[in-house]
Amino acid sequence: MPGGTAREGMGPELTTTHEKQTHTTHAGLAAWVEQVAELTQPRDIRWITGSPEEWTELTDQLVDAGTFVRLDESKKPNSFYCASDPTDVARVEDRTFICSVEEKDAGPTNNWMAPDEMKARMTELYRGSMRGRTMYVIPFVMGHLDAKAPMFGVEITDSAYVVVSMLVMARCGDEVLRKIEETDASYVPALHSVGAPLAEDETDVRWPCSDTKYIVHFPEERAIWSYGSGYGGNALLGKKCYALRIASAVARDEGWMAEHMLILKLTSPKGSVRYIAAAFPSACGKTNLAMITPTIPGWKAEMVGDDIAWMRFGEDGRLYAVNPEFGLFGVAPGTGESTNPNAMATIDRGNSVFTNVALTDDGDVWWEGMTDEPPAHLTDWLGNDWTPADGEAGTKAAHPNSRFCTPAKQCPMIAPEYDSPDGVPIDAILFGGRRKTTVPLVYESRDWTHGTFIGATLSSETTAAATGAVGVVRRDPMAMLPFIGYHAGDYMNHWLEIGKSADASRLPRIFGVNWFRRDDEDGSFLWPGFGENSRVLKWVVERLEGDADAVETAIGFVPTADSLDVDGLDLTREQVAKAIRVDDADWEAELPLIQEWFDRFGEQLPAELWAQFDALKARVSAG
Ligand code: GTP
Ligand code: SPV
Ligand code: MN
Repeated sequence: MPGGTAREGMGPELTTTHEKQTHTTHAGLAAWVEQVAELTQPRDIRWITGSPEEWTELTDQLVDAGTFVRLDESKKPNSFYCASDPTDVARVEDRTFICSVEEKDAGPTNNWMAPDEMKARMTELYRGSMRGRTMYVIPFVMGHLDAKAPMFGVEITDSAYVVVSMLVMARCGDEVLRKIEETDASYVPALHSVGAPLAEDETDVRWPCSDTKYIVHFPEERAIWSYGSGYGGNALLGKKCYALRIASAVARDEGWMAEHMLILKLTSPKGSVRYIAAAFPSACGKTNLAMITPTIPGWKAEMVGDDIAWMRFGEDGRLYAVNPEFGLFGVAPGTGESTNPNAMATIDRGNSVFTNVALTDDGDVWWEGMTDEPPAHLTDWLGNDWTPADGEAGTKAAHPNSRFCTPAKQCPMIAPEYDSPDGVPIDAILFGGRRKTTVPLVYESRDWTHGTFIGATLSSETTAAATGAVGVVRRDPMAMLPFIGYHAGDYMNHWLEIGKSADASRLPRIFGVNWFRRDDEDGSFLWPGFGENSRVLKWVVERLEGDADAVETAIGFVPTADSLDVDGLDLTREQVAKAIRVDDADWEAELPLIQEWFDRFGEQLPAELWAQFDALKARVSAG
């Protein structure tokens, strides 16, 4: 993989000089750091080592600056509350660009600008943008340091908040840098500035950022430039920018997959182990399913990953998934003892950063859905006094996209396989979204190509994870719409190619799910969700093992009335039937929306997917 690493022309003398100045023997890296410093003019440069002392120093400094509030040690040890600027709370999809050399390679779903033009524009933004600030250099690896081909990156940032968050979210520091040096490895250069230079004597604001934002990817060069935002997905560049957008382009070239998926290990009462991956759009339930506490007896769940899966074929022809991340950056609202006790236990162990949640008077955090009753008084995410009366009047104490940033290893049900650089063999893939209507609780595809069609036409109501309207149904192919680093039509084709390159019997089986269907009479959720989703997982596993019945419908196989285990569930037969129902008239109404979506891709929409569309249409009208 090419990166900013050219060593050519660098004599040993120059390397020695660089070593003194920048703490690396890697000439390409030293040169890039110097070049960025020259452009951005920071006050000083600091290389991130990953030591505990460094964490303490940086978090103390963030507390002194007013960016962090240290939480009570007895409640959340070594943890911090942080409120962002109210304008910088989510991913900015309209400011996110895929700057491929050719516009056609970015496709119809990405913003594009010519790389030279974008670089010229951003170079002017970066000029002097770190004045008065420290420039941090963070060597990191996505995935395992001892992977066959470790996926290195180096983020340069002028935000200590970003450094602390990256230390949680990725494997960072000296050990990584040494390996980059020893193997003269290439790495993805990832440049980030909040875009808020400080004049001499100017006091800093709590959350520096800029009204001008650019989140930019150069897929051929494997480089990332980000400017103006401090929010997770815009600023922690190892996560969405590298592990999805850049990695998806690498994966296409190299025959593997970078996906927005959780990875779950399930053990049945019989002791059989299955690994399930699931792609749901942002804020649609990945972290919750990854940490599920099954409500049905005898089933055990363990988390391998909660947001990103990198999948490659193993020597046995099966698809193996690894979680490239080191932490969890989870949606706070809705997370509580009754919905996700494993997440609560994870954050209770401390070492976490909470952004845009509410602060309690006794130095803890709170958000909607943590407990049934809110505390009598809070400081809300905007810094205002908040009481339950404000809640009743509709003012949220926590921003809907407030997040906890916490080490994955603190999760009490993390699978030992999390530490395996080779990953786990995936048995089933679930595609799901938020749909009030139409899409049943669970259905199974006919084969990989049909499953690819289900993924390619996945739809969901938009959430607060990105700026813009919430609750609008949009197509979100494989839950990757905001994260595909190239042409989305080519991405769908890559899925089909993966299927063709494999022995069909070894491929994961593909299912669709929807936890969010509503009762059209009273608008309530038809399915209780959370731990009860284990019943759906059980049906999926039993389908894999040939033990569960299904009926064929226009869209695939759905559970028979008796094959879904609803034992002990407080639902009437009628409610269950409503949740799993496939209504041909609903799907007839869906067809023009799918057609409109596919039409956007013109010639680049794989013919197999049009064939799937025609087959669905024929089945719906025959129904
Ligand atoms: P990203 O981190 O943005 O990629 O999101 P995610 O897919 O990991 O979503 P997450 O699990 O954090 O869930 C987002 C929201 O959906 C939270 O408010 C959850 O409480 C809610 N949620 C998750 N699972 C269910 C479910 O089964 N039923 C219902 N009704 N809500 C759910
Ligand atoms: C998402 O939006 O899908 C997230 C949060 O997982 S962020 O990392 O900010 O993109
Ligand atoms: Mn995500």
